[in-house]
Amino acid sequence: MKLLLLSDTHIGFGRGTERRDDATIAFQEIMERAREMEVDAVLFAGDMFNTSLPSSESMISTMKGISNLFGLGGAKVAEFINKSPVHVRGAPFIAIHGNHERRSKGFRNPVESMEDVGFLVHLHLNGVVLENDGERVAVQGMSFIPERYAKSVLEKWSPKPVEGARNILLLHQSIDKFVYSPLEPPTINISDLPKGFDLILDGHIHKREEVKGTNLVICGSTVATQTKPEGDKGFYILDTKTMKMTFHPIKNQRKIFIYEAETSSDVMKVLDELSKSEYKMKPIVRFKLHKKINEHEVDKYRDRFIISFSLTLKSESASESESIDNMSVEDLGREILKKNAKNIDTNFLFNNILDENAFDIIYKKIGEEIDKEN
Ligand SMILES: [Mn+2]
Repeated sequence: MKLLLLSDTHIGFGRGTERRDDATIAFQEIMERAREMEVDAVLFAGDMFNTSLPSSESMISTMKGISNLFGLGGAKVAEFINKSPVHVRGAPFIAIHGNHERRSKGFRNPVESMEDVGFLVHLHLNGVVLENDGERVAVQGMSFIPERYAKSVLEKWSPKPVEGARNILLLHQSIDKFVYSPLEPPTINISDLPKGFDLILDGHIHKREEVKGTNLVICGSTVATQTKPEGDKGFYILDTKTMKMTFHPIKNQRKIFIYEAETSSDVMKVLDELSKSEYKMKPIVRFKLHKKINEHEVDKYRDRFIISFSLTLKSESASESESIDNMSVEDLGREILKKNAKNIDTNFLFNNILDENAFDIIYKKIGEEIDKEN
């Protein structure tokens, strides 16, 4: 079988910004290529949507993307393992949900809603067996579990490979040493992963990685969401006969450049240099500064680049030597927090507040605290 593997499309990412359509454009491209390549099924490792209550635009563009599979013969779902059968149109789209889609008990999350309307098969502690031309591929999945419970839930579920089939496991977790957020340290180690699977496909971590000497592959996101470099975005095609995987980069993706700069003239120099090349999509240029510069100086470049700045202090002593007059609002806030909240990890907090996912990271954390209390 020819399977398309992907994760972390984060449909709805960048809402209200210049990048609002990036996630959708990437997803549409991938699903059109799925149709052209006549894949037998798509396996999705979580975080389809950027939030647990996506806009109707996000829901509709996702349905439109998945509908590319409806005309394809593809594999058939021959068996449902610990799951009530659902109707499947065309080539199956098999998905787990991620941390971004989690909702409280009693509510349907958006990936489950997509199953309710017949667009995909949602997995959580269960699976399906796909069949095509006598070949069988079992796909089992565990949707996102808060990290501190993940190891025990996985152990309790303890999925077993299906005999006479290729076996694939979908996860959406941090797996030591691949960590999404230091706020939620992993409990699962590579050695804890269930045995006997031909491939374990993990979402959650946005930088893709084929973990050497293991059957673990981290798919990576299809859109850049973090301030650190994440590498090329795309999807995998898996040939289940040979278990060979090939990575296919997305054509419609923005180039991302990350620089450290001291002065505004450093910044200009970089932008002048980058201006010499042509780009298919407006590139993202991120500057890490040690002190604040006048950001309006780069305004003339903003029609060519999506420019952002973040402040990284060189050392504590450097920040202390700055007078309050010279400090940015961010620096000042950092200093006040340091002084007043000794038991809060201010470095972590500020590293994440500068992250574009800040809201989601903090929101999820609060959600989990509430879940814990209930
Ligand atoms: Mn994600």
